[in-house]
Amino acid sequence: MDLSPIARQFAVDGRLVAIDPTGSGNVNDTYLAIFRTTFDEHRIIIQRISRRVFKRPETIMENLRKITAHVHARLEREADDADRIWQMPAIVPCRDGRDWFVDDTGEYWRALTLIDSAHAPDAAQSAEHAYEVGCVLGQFHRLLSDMDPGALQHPLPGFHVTPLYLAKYDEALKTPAAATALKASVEAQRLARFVEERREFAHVLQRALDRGELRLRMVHGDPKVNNIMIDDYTAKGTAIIDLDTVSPGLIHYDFGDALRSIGNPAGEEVAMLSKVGFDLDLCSGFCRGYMRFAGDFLTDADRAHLFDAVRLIAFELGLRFFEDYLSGNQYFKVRSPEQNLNRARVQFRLCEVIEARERAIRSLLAEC
Ligand code: GN1
Ligand code: MG
Repeated sequence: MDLSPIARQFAVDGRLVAIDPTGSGNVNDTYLAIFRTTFDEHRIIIQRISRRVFKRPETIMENLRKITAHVHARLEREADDADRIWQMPAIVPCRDGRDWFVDDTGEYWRALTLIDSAHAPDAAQSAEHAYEVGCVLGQFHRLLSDMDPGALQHPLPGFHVTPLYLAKYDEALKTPAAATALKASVEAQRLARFVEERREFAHVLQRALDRGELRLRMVHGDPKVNNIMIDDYTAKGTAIIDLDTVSPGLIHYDFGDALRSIGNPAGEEVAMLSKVGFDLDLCSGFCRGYMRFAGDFLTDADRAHLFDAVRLIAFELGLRFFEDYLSGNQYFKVRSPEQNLNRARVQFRLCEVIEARERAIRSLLAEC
């Protein structure tokens, strides 16, 4: 598909010289577009928003405006005391002033500023990197902590409510397609048993919320390691990107999601399960960074559920991949029909590794 007519919709000076795929997202399609004038060059990020996932893309763009305004205002107030420049992507409007446009085929497109001279590795590079990832997430939670949650529309109702994924999985299991897939694969049967053994556990955070031990705050929703940008010059965390899922939720899911992804340097797509691990030095680095910024507003009850959070989010993500596999790969983008099955294997193994290291992880969390 020729994407140049899409790129030209956005209000950027100069002539388009390239537009190429970038990033490794499982949902939206992301491109880097380069425009040049006689004197300079402009680079922006252009994204096609997945309508399979986001049924009402307008809502994420309206939310994004509000989040950017809130965080930006707070960063400005605090800039003099900060030890770095915190950055965030801003909307690049269309030539007609709108924040997004819909093409002839009904696809939604938007553009964002590029966080330049920074990168977001797909996996942990070092304990220092993990520390910076923790700092960025803690700072993000802190910056959003005074935002009125009622100001945002829920982009994906039920996102990160593990029992709802379990219910969706149970529905999928009833379909003939799932029965066939399960019958055909011993590995899929093993994963189904894995889920059965953790049915009760799936409710752990939701029940704590219902009992009033935990409360909803503004969360990112997808703070995995490759959504956190590290400054190329200072090696400090500088931005968190991919703000489409920001909404009221349990910060535990964010904490767990960032930690399960930074703690396993083998990443989400590894084929050999023996490579999946949970590294305690990386875990410790992340937690120290997170607590530096967010430690002040965590309650004892919040802290008591941090271990469950990291175990649960690995389980939840594995369950989401597995359910999608059994439903014929409707949600996550795949390059092969088995990709979601393998992603589920990896997350379930990670969950097992986390379970096996429970004592060590709990004592490490208690020290941070
Ligand atoms: C999806 O598209 P991406 O890679 O930013 C997913 C997350 C998962 C992640 C796993 C909206 O995020 O919830 O944790 O894949 N995003 C959505 O890699 O479902
Ligand atoms: Mg995302």
